[in-house]
Amino acid sequence: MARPKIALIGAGQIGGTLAHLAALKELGDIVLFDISEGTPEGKALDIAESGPSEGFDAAMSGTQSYEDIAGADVCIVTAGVPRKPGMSRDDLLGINLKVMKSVGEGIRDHAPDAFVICITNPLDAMVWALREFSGLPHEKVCGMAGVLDSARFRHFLSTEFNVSMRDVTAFVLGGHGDTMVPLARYSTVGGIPLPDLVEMGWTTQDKLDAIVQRTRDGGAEIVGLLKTGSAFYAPATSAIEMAEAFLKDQKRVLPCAAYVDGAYGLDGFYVGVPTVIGAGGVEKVVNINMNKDEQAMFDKSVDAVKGLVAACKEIDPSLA
Ligand code: A3D
Repeated sequence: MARPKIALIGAGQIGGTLAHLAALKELGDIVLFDISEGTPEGKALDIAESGPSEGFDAAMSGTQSYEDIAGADVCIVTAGVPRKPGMSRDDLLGINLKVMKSVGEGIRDHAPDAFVICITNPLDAMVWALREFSGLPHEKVCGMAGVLDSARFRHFLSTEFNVSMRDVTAFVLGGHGDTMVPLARYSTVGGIPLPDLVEMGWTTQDKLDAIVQRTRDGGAEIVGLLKTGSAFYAPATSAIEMAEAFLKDQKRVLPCAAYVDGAYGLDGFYVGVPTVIGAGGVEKVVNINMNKDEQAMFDKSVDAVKGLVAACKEIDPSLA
């Protein structure tokens, strides 16, 4: 049986890391696409040359031609520009919307059967625009944010409780931005919900609140430290988790920016929700119960996403 084909659209910091991880995990043959001549070819060759030591079997190539992504099973999109210190994700909207148009049309014409994972920011608006430009079925186009945001939450929690990250689960809903909603009630250490851990005296509400805020600011913290770009190791790892769930039909329950039509009182929006990812793409949107406060935070986050989608429609009237 032929190996799956993975097309990485954008061969920058995240794109290169995605290629390396996909090769190490032998998820398939990899094509790196980028408009910057030499970058995808150079990264593909460099990673291929790590193969003999690492012992993986994966073909690796770089290209500036969409024809080379033909028949891809998975496309992961990082094309565009990242944040610099002082910029919000939303500042990227105008530039990255144009990029989504060319990428969406490239995927539509050459890889219409792919499962597409968008990472380009501002995520919830860009994944919506990418779907519109590509015309692919909604369940085959989603955005990576929730896996990363909850991984950050889990990392901070495991440090606070001094326990293995494997025993910490975390739940983050809503848009990928300052309004994201880390849900303490659905996040656990060894199956014990966080509010119970406060009652048990294992941590305090103040410490928990600080961790929630640090999770919301997780991207900006890395941008502030790196100064020349944004996070890439953890974002790439998160997207690979989603791609693997699709390729191996794992039916993983993962939060992602999915098309929500009906659930959560929404009609036709991309926003961060828990989903089941398997061979069908986003096979299910899990509709959880929220209390009044959680619902209010979620609604605020959805409003922020709606504002960004409206801005996309103003910039490009073909989307209206
Ligand atoms: P970077 O290293 O700059 O890579 C972006 C690549 O896109 C560059 O190599 C560009 O040449 C390429 N590119 C630009 N325009 C096009 C085009 N039209 N077609 C093909 N390639 C193009 O950035 P990065 O890899 O650090 O980040 C990529 C994106 O991911 C940015 O928008 C970030 O803001 C975003 N990001 C999202 C998250 C989420 O959690 C959602 C996290 C971190 C970064």
